[in-house]
Amino acid sequence: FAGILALVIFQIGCTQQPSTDLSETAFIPKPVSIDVTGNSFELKESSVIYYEESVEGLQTVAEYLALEIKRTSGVNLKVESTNATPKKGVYFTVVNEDSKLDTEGYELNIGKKLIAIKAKTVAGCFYGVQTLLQIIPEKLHAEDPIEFATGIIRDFPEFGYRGAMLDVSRHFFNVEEVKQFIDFLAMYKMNILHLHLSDDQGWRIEIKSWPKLTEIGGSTEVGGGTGGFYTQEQYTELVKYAQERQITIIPEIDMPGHTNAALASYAELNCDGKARELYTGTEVGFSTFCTDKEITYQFIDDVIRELAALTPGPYIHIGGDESHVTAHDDYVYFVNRVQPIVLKYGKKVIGWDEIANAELVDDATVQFWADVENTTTGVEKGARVIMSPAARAYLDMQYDSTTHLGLHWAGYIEVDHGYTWNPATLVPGVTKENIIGVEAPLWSETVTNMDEVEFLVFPRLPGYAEIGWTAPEKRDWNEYKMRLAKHGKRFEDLGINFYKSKRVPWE
Ligand code: TNX
Repeated sequence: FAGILALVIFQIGCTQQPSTDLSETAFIPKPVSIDVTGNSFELKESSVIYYEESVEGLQTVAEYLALEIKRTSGVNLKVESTNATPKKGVYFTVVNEDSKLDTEGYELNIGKKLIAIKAKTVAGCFYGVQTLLQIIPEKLHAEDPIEFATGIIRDFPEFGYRGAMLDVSRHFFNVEEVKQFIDFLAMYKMNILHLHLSDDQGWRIEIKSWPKLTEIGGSTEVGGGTGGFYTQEQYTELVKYAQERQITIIPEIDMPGHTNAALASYAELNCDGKARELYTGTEVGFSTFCTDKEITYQFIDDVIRELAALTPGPYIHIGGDESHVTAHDDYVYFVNRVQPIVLKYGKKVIGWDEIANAELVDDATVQFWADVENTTTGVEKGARVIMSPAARAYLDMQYDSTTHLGLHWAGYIEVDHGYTWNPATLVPGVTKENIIGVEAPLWSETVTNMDEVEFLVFPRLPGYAEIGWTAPEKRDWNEYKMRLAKHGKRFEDLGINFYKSKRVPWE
C-alpha cells in the first residue's frame, strides 16, 4: 500500500498539471479581484496572439507576450492583427467606454478557448500580460503543455507612480545592465525608472554643448574604476526599451550639491574659477555649484535643454539634496532659478524634499526621503509627494547586521520591514491625496555589479511594487510572504542572486 501511495504522490508531483484554481496563483502585486471558473485553457503551438488592428502600440504588447512565451517554453506563437474578436487564442483590445476600467487597469478573461485582455490603455494591456506570465512557470520543457487556470481578473493600481531609482553615478551600469533592471521593474508592473545621472563621483549623460562633462567627469567612479557614460543615442535606446515596457525614465541631474564631477570638468563653474580634483570616495555634501555666477545658469539651461529633448516623459529631477556647503539663502535662490528652466523646456520639476525650502513652481513634486518638515512644507506650498522613506524603502540599506552589502545609516531593512508600511499614513500631514506614489532608490556607493544589484533588489522590489499597486487594506505580511516564497523559484530560474531571508518560507 505504501508503495502505491508513494507512486501516486510521485505521479502527482511529476505531471506538472497546474491548478485550475486561479486564486491559488501567487500574484505579486495582488490583483483587485479574481473570479475563478475552474477550467483550464491550453496554449498550443498553433495558438495565435491577436491584437486589435487600430490601436497604436498594441502590437508591441502582443509581441512582448510572444517573446516571453518563447523565452520560457521555446514555443514560437504567431502574432496577428484583427478587427473582430477571435473565437480562440489570445486577444488584446483597448476600449474607451468601459467606465469600470481605470486608466492603467485591465480585465484578463481566461476562458477555455480564448484569453481576452481588455484595457483602456496599452499600458493596461501590458499589465494584463504581466499577470498572465505569472501563471506560467518560468521554465517549461518543450513537451509540457502550457496550461492556464480559467477565470476573470479585474485589476487597477492604487498609485499612478510606482518606481525605483538606480544610481549610475557612484558606480556606472552600462546599457545592457540598465535594461536588465528595467525588466525587473516591468515584471512587477512598476512604471517609473529614476536614473541618478550625476553626482560627485561621475557624470553619466553626454551633453553635446559641454563635452568635458563626460570626457572628464564621466571617467571615474567610487573606488577608482573607469566609470562610463551614455551617449545620447544610447540613452535614447534606453528610453525606448523602457517605453516598450510602459516605463517612463526620469533623469536626475543632482544640484547644486553632489556636483564635483561637473566642477572637475569645467573650472568656470567654481566660485574660485579653479577646477576641482576628480573624486572617488563616498563622502557627501562637500561640493556646490557657484550660485551667484551667471555661467552656472547658462550651463544648467544647456543641460536641461538637451536632457528634455531626450525625455518624452513629463519630469526632470533636479536633485537638491544634501547641499551642505551651499548657504541657505544661496540654495533657495538657486532652486528658485533652476525650476523655471525646467518649465521652459516643457517639463515638470521633481526634487528631493529639501527643495521645499524654496518657492515651488506649479506642479512641483517633492520626493520624501528623510525630512518630515521639508515634506509637509512642500505639501503646504501645493507640491505633490513621492514616498521614498529611507528607513523603509532604500534598496541600498542592509537587510541586517550580518548581510554586508549596502549601508545602514537609515537602519536595517529586512524584507518584512520594507513591506509593512502605508505610504498614506507614514508621515503625519501627508495623505493619499498629496501622494502620487512610491519609489525605492538604489544608491550605489557599495554596489559594483549586477550580482550585487540583484542581492539588494530581490526580494524587496516586489514588495515596493505591491505597496504602489495594491490598496493597504488588501495587504498583509503573513499572507504576502507565502506569495513571495513562491516567487523564489522564479528568481532562481531567472538566475537572480536574491537574499534568502529567513523571514520568508521559501519553497
Ligand atoms: C543619502 S538620499 C543621499 C545619497 C546617498 C544615500 C545613501 C539622498 C537624497 N541623498 O547621496 O547615496 O544617502 O543611502
